[in-house]
Amino acid sequence: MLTRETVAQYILSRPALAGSIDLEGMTAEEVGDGNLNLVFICRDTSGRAVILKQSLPYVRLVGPAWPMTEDRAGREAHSLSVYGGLAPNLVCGLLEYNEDCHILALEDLTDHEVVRSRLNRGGSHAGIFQPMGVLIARVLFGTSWLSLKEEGFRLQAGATVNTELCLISEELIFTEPYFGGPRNSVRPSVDSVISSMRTDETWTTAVMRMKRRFLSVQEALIHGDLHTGSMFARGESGHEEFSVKAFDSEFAFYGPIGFDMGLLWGNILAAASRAAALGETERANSLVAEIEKSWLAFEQQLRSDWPNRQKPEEYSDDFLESWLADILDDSWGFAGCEAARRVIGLAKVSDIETLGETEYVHAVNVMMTLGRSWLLSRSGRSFEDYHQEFSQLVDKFSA
Ligand code: SR1
Ligand code: MG
Repeated sequence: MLTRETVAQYILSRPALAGSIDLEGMTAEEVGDGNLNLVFICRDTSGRAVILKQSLPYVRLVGPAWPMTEDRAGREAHSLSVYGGLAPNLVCGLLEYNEDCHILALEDLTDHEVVRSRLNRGGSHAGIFQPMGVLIARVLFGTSWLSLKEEGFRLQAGATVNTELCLISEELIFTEPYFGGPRNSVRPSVDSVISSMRTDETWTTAVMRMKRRFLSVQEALIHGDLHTGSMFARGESGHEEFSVKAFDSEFAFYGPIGFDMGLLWGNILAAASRAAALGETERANSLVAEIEKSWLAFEQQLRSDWPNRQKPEEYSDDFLESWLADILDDSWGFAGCEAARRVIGLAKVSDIETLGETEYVHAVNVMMTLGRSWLLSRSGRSFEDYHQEFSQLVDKFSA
């Protein structure tokens, strides 16, 4: 296992990293704040940095009591390199992967900030989510049969099976919040919201329908965990230094593309619910409006790649329209599941958890009410409808 004391020796032993950092006077800091891995920032006296990320044989959040494949680092390395080829500026660069030690060396993005932290402190969200829409579209086009043809697609899907990480999502997103388990928890003040959900069979049945989609739809090499904690941003939209990049793709597998969009939207809702609970209504509405913007960026990118697809004689423009409708439907469904699990399940979000008691109750009510509604009432609604529903709900819980 890497430690602060051993990282210099490790870098020295890796020819691919030679010259990327000066080991004389280098400092190393462990900064992993995710749920799974160790992350070291190694910085030399001139300010250059190398990021090392190592998967452990267990889930960091829980410890050795929850063993986990270290191969997940290989899944991340593979998906990062695929994404890097499809959308080079929209993902964290991979310098090298050491499969013997499960260590990735990653691009230095220490001048970026994790988007969840940026939003929690009230930083700007303008333009932050459109790049993720573009990335999702590039991944859909580039890793599906639209580019790879059917045989290539199936081979890739087979080679990237990610059973253990998918099981985490199956349990933490689709099962435990609704059917109970020791890893769930909420503050006592919202106990009644949760117990009424558990007896709501319409709700739990709809969740199981999304779990079926998660288990059975293979469309593209999706990121699998594309929330605001898996995104970095730097600078302000419209300025030269503005940059948004996804990282942390160890959950990647061939799944429904709407899962990536849905996780993003569920976490935009968390940020918006936080803002609303803090009385920042305008900011909350403007955050929710980012959902449509991310979708439009996705749609525009997919439409622009569409003429370059394989077998255009088979995949007509009408086919694209119906596929887009299915993806949109999936996206809202997965977003609804993500909203609820981020309140109840093991992997909570700081957007909600760092709120004071009154604000927490407010935000949880918004998340849970919309989590249910987004999941259950998807048919024939416009983005404007969803937005209005959010605004009305915020007004109701503020009254
Ligand atoms: C035990 S891992 C829990 C969560 O962290 C990851 O970021 C995923 O969101 C997962 O559900
Ligand atoms: Mg993660």
